[in-house]
Amino acid sequence: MSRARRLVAVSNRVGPVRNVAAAGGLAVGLVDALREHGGLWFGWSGRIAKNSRTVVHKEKIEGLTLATIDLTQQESDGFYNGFSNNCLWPLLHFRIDLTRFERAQLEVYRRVNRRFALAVRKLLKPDDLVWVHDFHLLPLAEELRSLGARQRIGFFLHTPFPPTEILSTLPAQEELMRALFAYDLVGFQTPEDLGRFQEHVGWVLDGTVRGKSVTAFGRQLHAGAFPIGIDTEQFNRFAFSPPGSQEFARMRRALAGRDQFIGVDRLDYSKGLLRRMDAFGRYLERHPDAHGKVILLQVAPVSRSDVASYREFRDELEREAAGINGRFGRFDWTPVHYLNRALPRRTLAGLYRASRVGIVTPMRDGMNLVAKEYVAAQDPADPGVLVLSRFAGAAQQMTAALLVNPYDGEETAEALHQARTMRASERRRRHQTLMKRLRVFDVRRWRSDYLAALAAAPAWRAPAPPAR
Ligand code: ADQ
Repeated sequence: MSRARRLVAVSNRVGPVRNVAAAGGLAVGLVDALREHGGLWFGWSGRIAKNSRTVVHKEKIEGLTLATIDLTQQESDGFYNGFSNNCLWPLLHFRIDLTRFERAQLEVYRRVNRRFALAVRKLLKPDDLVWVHDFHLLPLAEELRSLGARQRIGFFLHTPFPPTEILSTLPAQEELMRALFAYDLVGFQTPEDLGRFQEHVGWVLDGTVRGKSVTAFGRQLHAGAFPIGIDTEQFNRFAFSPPGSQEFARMRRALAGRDQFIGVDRLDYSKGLLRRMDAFGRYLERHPDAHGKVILLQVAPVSRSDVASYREFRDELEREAAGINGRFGRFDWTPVHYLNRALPRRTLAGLYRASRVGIVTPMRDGMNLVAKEYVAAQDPADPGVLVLSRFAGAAQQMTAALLVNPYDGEETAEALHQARTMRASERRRRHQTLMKRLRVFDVRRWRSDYLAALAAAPAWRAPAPPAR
């Protein structure tokens, strides 16, 4: 790919850029690429404006430019809390029971995408590569095209892509799929997600799939699977250098010989926290010998607290954790430690390292980076064991973890037992296998594979008119 081409990333929120190591996830993946390409990152500032007059705030930081706009309260409610988080997020995680479709919110969602497009269009140079992230911005390319943008525009979906039967329940399904075909490359986390997209194209959109080429609505694009990774070496360093190594030592002292199980998740119903508590309760019930000797540390910062389903879920989780402590706890032992806040990444690395078992049991997850971080933070000579849901995208690559069906509380409870009692030789063998893949498929590989595929995708041509 030509180095000279500038990269323009667009996502709902931007940054942080300065202390990117502290941010994790998408920021780590993008910032280096943006720096290499003298790039631009566009998104919502997170601020609420009094009116919808578009003012682009631009800031140059360490070799890249951040450009943001503010949204009005009504836009933030309809676009972010509404259509994105109350409709698309549950749908993409196969939860039609929680999916709330409101046409008025879809309209605001489209309007905000249009505002994004108007602002981005003015910032684009003819040869830019544009990389759009996630479900908040499905129609962005269509809006950009209608404003005359001819650049290569790629999309990456961080969530799963649902089965066609689920997607078809969305009244706006066809409208959003048509919009997706204004991109030149559509990237998914796993081959399974890609397969479900291809099936939907063939069965519902009357399109065709030939290798990586997918055609529908008179438009051809490329589609592929690009599993996102972490900065594996850096995360390992976090766990073994201060302050991570100091947090590790503090945690070990506090544990006083007890074994720690750790869960780290945004407080989100897709992450399987309720079932995890239930499985931990079952584990304690079946293994009285573990009483007083194990602790579950669950770190779960509040997210999307303006959405009702998230508030209800949080209350339920707190009741569940308190129930286990009430039932099994002793005056000198509290089985569940529950922290409702975000922690610095270096602290997290130390805590992962101090934990005998990592529990990552989402009911459905695009990838799940916590699974990868937990493994990267382990000591190769005495590693902990990862218990991982089959329904996380990460399970496709991390088959040397103990894979469980999170809907099966008994199986999960037994996996916790197996993980805690696993012999050191088997722990080392599994860890080695996992690390080998994490080193190869890290965040740099994800980014360079994606950008190479975007540069190679067929250039934009307006859709062919429908045959008569
Ligand atoms: P998320 O749903 O946010 O991301 P995940 O992949 O687990 O999920 O990433 C969470 C990130 O936040 C991790 O880097 C983790 O360390 C961090 N984090 C979580 N809890 C934290 C805490 N208490 N303190 C500090 N940091 C915390 C979406 C998709 C995923 C996909 C990612 C990346 O839903 O499936 O893996 O994007 O594509």
